[in-house]
Amino acid sequence: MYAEPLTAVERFQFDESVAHVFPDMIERSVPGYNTILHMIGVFTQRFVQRESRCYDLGCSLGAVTRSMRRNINHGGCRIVAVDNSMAMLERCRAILEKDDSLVPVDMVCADIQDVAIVNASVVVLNFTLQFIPLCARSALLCRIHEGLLPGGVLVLSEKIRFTDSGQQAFQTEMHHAFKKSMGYSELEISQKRAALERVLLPESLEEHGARLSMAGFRNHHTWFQCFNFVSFVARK
Ligand code: GEK
Repeated sequence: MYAEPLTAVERFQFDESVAHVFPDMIERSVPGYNTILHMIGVFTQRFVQRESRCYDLGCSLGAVTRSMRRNINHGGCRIVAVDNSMAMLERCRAILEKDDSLVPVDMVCADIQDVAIVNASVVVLNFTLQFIPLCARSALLCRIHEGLLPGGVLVLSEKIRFTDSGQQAFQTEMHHAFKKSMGYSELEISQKRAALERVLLPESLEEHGARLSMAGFRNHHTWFQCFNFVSFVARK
């Protein structure tokens, strides 16, 4: 999408052109993406509760949903997969139709800020909170905490920023080196970065930690980090 020079780089949107290249784009942009998906399955197997719901918030093409689906061994569970991009959801539906799991999936085209979270054992925000306005993030995490059953978990994966400028520069440089190693050119990297500016708003480890505590989670752990990409698990 960003291989040719653009006269004006437009604000990044999850439209049909992004949905079309999405699996390739995320795998080549997020170090450890496939490991994180695999471990979301491991978290699901460990924390899913009988007759509960699992939420995939910002589901894109349903990679998290598929990982959760393969790991739900209790009866009476369903997955709620939410995205506000119709282009993503249409492709997601086609992919899930080919999946032979019997766990039902409710696909919802909505803003995750408007979706009720109820009777939840596992909630996943895999690289989605970073697209929510900063001022709305606490309210969303409080609602997720409220909707979780005792013992339930939130898996939160995010691109982060570092407060130390030396570390910020080093981790950013290494992320770019990773993208180059995955075949992206300097031009693609810089045009995508320009498109994401003011759309993807990263926060620090400390800001995420403080928000998880404030939302009421009894503990949280950073279980994955590669350069400026992390994943937390927070328990109710
Ligand atoms: C994966 N989890 O493959 N409401 C609903 N959806 C939203 C909102 C919102 N307010 N804002 C953004 N999205 C996926 C990857 S991608 C991450 C998630 C990335 C959706 C948006 O349409 C997109 O599908 C997804 O969140 C973010 O594990 O592209 O960096």
